[in-house]
Amino acid sequence: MPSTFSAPKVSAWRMALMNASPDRADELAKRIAKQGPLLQNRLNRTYSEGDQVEALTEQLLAAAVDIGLKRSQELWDLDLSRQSKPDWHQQGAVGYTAYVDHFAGNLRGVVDRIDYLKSLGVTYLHLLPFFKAAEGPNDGGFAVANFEVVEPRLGTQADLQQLTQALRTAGISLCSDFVLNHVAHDHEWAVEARKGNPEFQNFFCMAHSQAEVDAWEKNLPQIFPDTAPGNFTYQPSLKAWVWTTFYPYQWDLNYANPKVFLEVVSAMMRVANMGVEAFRLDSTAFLWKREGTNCQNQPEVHWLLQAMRAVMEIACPGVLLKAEAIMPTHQLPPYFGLGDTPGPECHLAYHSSMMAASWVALAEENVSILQAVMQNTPAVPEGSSWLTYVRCHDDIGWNVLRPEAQALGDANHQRLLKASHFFAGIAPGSYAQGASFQTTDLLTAHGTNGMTSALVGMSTAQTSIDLQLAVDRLILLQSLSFFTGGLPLLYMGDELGMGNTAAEVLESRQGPDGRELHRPDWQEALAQLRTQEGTVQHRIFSKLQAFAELRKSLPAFQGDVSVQAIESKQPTVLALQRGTELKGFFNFSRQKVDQLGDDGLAITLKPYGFVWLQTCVGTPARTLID
Ligand code: OTU
Repeated sequence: MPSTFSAPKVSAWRMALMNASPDRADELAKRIAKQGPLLQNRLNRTYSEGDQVEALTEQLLAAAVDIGLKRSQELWDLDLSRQSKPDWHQQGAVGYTAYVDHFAGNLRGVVDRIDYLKSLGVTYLHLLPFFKAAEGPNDGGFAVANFEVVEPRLGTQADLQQLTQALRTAGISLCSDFVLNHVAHDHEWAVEARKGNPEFQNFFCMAHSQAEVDAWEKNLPQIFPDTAPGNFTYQPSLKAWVWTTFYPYQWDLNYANPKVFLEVVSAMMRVANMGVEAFRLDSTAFLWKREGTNCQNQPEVHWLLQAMRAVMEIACPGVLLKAEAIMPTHQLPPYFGLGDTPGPECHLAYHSSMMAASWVALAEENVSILQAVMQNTPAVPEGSSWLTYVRCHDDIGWNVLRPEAQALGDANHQRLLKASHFFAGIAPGSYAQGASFQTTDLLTAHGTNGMTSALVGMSTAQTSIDLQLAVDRLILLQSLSFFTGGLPLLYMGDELGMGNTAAEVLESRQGPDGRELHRPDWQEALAQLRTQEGTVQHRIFSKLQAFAELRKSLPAFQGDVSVQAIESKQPTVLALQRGTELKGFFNFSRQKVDQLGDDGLAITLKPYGFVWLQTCVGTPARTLID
C-alpha cells in the first residue's frame, strides 16, 4: 500500500459541497446518503484493512462529487430525468456496434451516419475502443494506452464532444468501452512500473518465479491459446512475469490494490463527463485473482462492480453499465446483482450463451441446447436488460455452452465441436464459410470467426433458392435476438448481409488475429441497395426496421419483462413466452413444420420461419410479424 494513500484530515467532498451551488450540493448529498452505506459495505468486503477502506471511500466520494459538480448542465439535467425514470433505456431499445474506422473512417464520419442509424431504429451506439491505443498491435484498440485521450487516428476530444452531442439530439446513447482488466504495456502506469517505480509496480499482477507462474497456470484457462499462449509474460526489466490474460502487451491490473480501483473509476467518470452515456465493461470476469481458482467471476468482482455502480449513481446516475462477461449461462445473472451478495450492479449484460446456442441450433437443426440455455436464464431485475446479439466483433465462443451440452448427456462436448466444424465449413453438407479461432486442432472447439452472412450460407449460395434460405436463416437469428432481448445489438454490416473481410484487405491488417475475418470495411454500394425492393439488402434491412418498430410500440418489449421457454412440440422449434401476452416460435430446420402451439394454436412455420404472436385472453392470437 503506497504511503500517499491515506484519509485526508478534512473531508474533501464535504468541503466541496459547502462551496457548491445549493441545488447541486443538495442533490449530491442526497445521493451520497443513499449510496454511501452500500459503497462502504462492498469495499469493506473486498479490502480487509479498515483504514484503507476509509481512505478509499473518502477519495471515491471526493472524485464523484467533483464529477457531479463539473457535469454540464445538459448532462446534469439528463441525470435528473433518468433518475426519476430508471427504465428510460428499456422501451424499444435497439443497439448497433461498429469499429469507428471500418464504419465511418473517423469520429466525424460517424456523425454523418446518424441518419442511417436512426432509420434503423437505433437508440444505442457502441463504438469499439476509440481512446488512445498501444503503438503497434493493440487488439483492435483493447490495449488502451490512455483512458481519456481520443486515439489521434480517429479524431480529437472536440470531435468526440460533437459526436456525443449529435447522437444525444438524435436520441442515441453513445456507449464506450472501458477496459477494466488491463492496460497497454505503453500506458504510463506500465511505463512507470518498468522504470522501477514501486507505486506503479503495485498496479499490476506479477509472479516472481517460474514456480509461481506454474502454480497459477495449473488452474487458468487460455483465451488466445494459439496466438498468445499462457497467462504470463516475462519482463526482463522487472525480473518478473507480468500477468497477461490476453495478449502479452495487455497487462492485467491489480485490483487488490485499492488505488487501482480509485484510478479506474475516476477515469471512467471523467469520460462520462465527455458525454458518454454507457460503458461496456470489457473483460469484467477477470478482475480478481485467487489461488486455486480459475480467477474468473470471483465474489470480489461483483463487490467491486457494485461499488462502481454506487459511485456512478452519485456522480452520473444517467449512465449505464454493461457487463461483458463471456461466461456460461449460470455465471451471468450475478452481473445484474443477482448473485450471493445481491445489490444493483450492471444495467446490461451480454447473453453470450444464448448467442452461441442459436448458432448450434442452426447447425444441428435442433434446439435442445438453446432451449436449455433459455430455461437457465432468469428474469432480470427491474430496470435492467439482457443484451442479445447474433454476432459481434469477437469470435463465437463455444465453450460457454459446456454446462448445457453436458447436462444433455454430451459429456465430451462433441456437439460443440461439430458446430465449430460446421461453421468453419469443414463438415459435410455445410453451407458456412467461417474459420476456426485459436485452434488448429480438429479435436478442440474454441471459437468461430466470420460475418453472419458468410456463416448462414449467403456466400456459398448457388441458386436463388439457396440464397433465400440463407437470408431466412439470418433473419431467423435476428428475429430471436429482437424477440428475446431488452437490447438487441446489431453488428455493423449484418443489417446489409455484408460478407467477410476481403482477402486483400485482410493481408493489409496488422497482426495475425483471425477475428479480422469479420471486421470488414463499410460498403456503401451495399448500403444503397437497402432501399431497392427485391434486393437481399432491402429484405433484411426492412425486416429489422419492422422488428424495431414493433418493439417500440408494445410495453411487453420492455427489457425487464421475463422471457421463458415454453413447451415446443417439435425438436426443431424454439417456443418462447414474453410477459403474459407475447409468444414467439422459431423454426431452426430446413423443413416446414406444423407446430401445434399450446392453447390449441395451429401454427405452420416455413423452413427457418418464425412468428411473433400477441395472445390476449379472450381474443384470437394475432400475428405481429413472421
Ligand atoms: C474482450 O473479449 C473483447 O471483446 C476482445 O475484443 C478483446 O480481445 C478482449 O476482451 C481483451 O480486451 O473474454 O470478457 O474472442 O470473446 O477475449 C473478455 C475472445 C473476453 C473474446 C474474449 C473477450
